[in-house]
Amino acid sequence: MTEFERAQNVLPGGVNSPVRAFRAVGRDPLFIARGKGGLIFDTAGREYIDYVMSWGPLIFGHAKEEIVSAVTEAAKGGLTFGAPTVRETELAEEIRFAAPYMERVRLVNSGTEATMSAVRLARGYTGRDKLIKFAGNYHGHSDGLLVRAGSGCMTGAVPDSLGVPASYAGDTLVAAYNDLAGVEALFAANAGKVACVIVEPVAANMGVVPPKAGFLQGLRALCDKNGALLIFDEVITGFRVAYGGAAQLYGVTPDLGCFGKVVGGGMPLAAYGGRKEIMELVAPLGGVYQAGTLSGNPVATAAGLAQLRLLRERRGTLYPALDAAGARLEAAFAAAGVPVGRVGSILTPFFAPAAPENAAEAAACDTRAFAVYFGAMLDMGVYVAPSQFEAMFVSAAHTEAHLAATEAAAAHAVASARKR
Ligand code: HOZ
Repeated sequence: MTEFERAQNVLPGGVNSPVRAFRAVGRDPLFIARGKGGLIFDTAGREYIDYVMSWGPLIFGHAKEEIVSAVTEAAKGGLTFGAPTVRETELAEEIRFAAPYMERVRLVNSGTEATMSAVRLARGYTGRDKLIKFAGNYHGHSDGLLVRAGSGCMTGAVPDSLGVPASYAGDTLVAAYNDLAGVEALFAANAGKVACVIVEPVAANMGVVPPKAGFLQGLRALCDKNGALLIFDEVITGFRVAYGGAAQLYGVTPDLGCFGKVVGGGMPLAAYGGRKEIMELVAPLGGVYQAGTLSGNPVATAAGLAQLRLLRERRGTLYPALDAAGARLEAAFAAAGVPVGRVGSILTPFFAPAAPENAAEAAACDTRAFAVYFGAMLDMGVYVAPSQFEAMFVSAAHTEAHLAATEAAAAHAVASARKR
């Protein structure tokens, strides 16, 4: 029995998160034994240059020494207390230093919790029920946000999950990404009822789709005009597309922000926060309830703090270097005739005539060509996400040799996809 067969006997689909299952690319998933720097090693002893990087958290690559030792030291002191620790305050201060609009921060365990809680807070603050989201944006798997969702939902063609009550989904209004007129029309048709607009400021769950010039500024203006809150889901983009996330990169300040992935340094940790007067509605100060036994966990905060401190120290050189590495891979795909969506170190080669601007255009990509490309990359020792609708994550641990090998593999894999 293979490892995957054994897993399927006890785990639905053999995995604990659908995007890992490789179903869209017609292969069995790798079982990972360990990772170091830019590489992962599977249980058969094969080595791969890794651009999944746990779907984003590992901006310094696998098993970064400073982070591993911070985690080890923290673990020796106790795994969880369910009581305040100083590291929670320090981590929140690090987040606020990078994203000053995060005047007050609440730590949670996952991006799903962060976005779910931010939406609840927006509803509590405004006294309104409806929200506007964008087709192809993915904000985790809470009920009201699993509507026209990206990531695994788009890959598996289940954008609207079973089990979501119609009454929940009915309060979720969906616009096309990069379409301000569509958002304006939803506000007009639901006057006085919209609590918030939640958006991935760089869409990265339908492949990487950057915001068009003026899109985020336009959302800010529409929210202000209509008395709604603007929520940036910076789970992927936070500390990634710039030290201060997409808010810094595009110069747009949301009312609330959601962070995950990089802020946890590879451990289960996320955060939401924003303006003090809004956050003071969160319990115990206010009536919006949200809680968690493991929230602000001492081992997770140690990992996040170690990573964010390294980012603060190195931000002057690190982000330009990541951008240059991303640009280099973009150029390799472009030279092979494949358009790319990219912002800094996140990118997606699209098997389409042009890089998409919204979910409908992304969905029209040639996913069978992508599957051939994926298999060829894997066979040449390069591990990318097993879906057209995800991002490649370049890390600081990807070396010159890794990038050169990836450029060569990309040219060959694209050619194979074309030949099929
Ligand atoms: N949200 C990530 C995909 N874009 C990975 C988490 C998952 O769905 O497993």
